Amino acid sequence: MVYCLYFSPKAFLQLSHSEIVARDDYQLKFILLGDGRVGKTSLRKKYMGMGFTQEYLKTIGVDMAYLPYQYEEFSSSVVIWDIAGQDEFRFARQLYYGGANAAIFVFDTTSVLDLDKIRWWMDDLLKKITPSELEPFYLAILANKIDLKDEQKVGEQEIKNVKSMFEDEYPLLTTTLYKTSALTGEGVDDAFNWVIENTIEFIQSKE
Ligand SMILES: Nc1nc2c(ncn2[C@@H]2O[C@H](COP(=O)(O)OP(=O)(O)OP(=O)(O)O)[C@@H](O)[C@H]2O)c(=O)[nH]1
Ligand SMILES: [Mg+2]
Repeated sequence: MVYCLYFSPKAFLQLSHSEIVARDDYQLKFILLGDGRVGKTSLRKKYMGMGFTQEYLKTIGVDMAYLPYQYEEFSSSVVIWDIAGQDEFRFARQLYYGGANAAIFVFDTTSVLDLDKIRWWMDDLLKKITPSELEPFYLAILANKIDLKDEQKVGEQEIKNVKSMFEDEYPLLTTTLYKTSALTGEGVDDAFNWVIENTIEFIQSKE
C-alpha cells in the first residue's frame, strides 16, 4: 500500500535526517523531470493518493515529497524530487540531479513532440548522472495526458519512436515507457512502482 507525507522544501529541510530515514532498509532519491505543464506534479500527487486538480500551479524550483515504501520484506524511504520544468528554473536544476537513484521523464501527448527537447533534458541529466553497465540507472518515460483523446498530437508510432530513441541513443539508461493519465490514474502506479522496485532490486543484488 502506498501512503505518503508531502513537504515543502523548507519543511523538509527542517526534519533531521534520522527522522526521515529511521529504521528503513533503503533510502532512495528519485527525480521527476520534463517540460513545464506536462503533468509531473499531477502524476506525483495522483500516485501519492492526493487526487487530481485541473488548476495549474507551476512548481517553483523543486518540490520534495517523502514516501515510505514497503517492497517485499524491505521498507524504504523514497524522496521524490519534483523538479520545475519551466525554462525560468533551468539554471538551478543541476543542483537537484546529483545523487539520484532513478528518474521519471514526462512528456505531454497533447503537445507536438520535440525529440530534440527530450535529448536536451537527457543531456542535462547526464551531466550529473553517470550510469554504467555495472550501475544501471532506471528511467521511466511517461507519455502523459492520454485521457484527452480529442487533443492528442503524438500518435502511437511517435510514442514508439520515443522509446526507440532512448534505446538507441541512451543505451546505458534502463528505460521503459508507460502511457499515463494523472486524471484517470491509468499507468501511474505501474510507472512509479516499476522505477522504485527495480531500483530496490538492483541495490539488493549488490549486497
Ligand atoms: N487532462 C489531464 N490534465 C492533466 C494531466 N496531467 C496534468 N494535467 C494538467 O496539466 C496542467 C499542468 O500540470 P502540472 O502537474 O502542474 O505540470 P508540471 O509538469 O508539474 O509543471 P511544472 O511544475 O511547471 O514543471 C494542470 O492544469 C493539470 O491539471 C493529465 O494526465 N490529464
Ligand atoms: Mg510541477
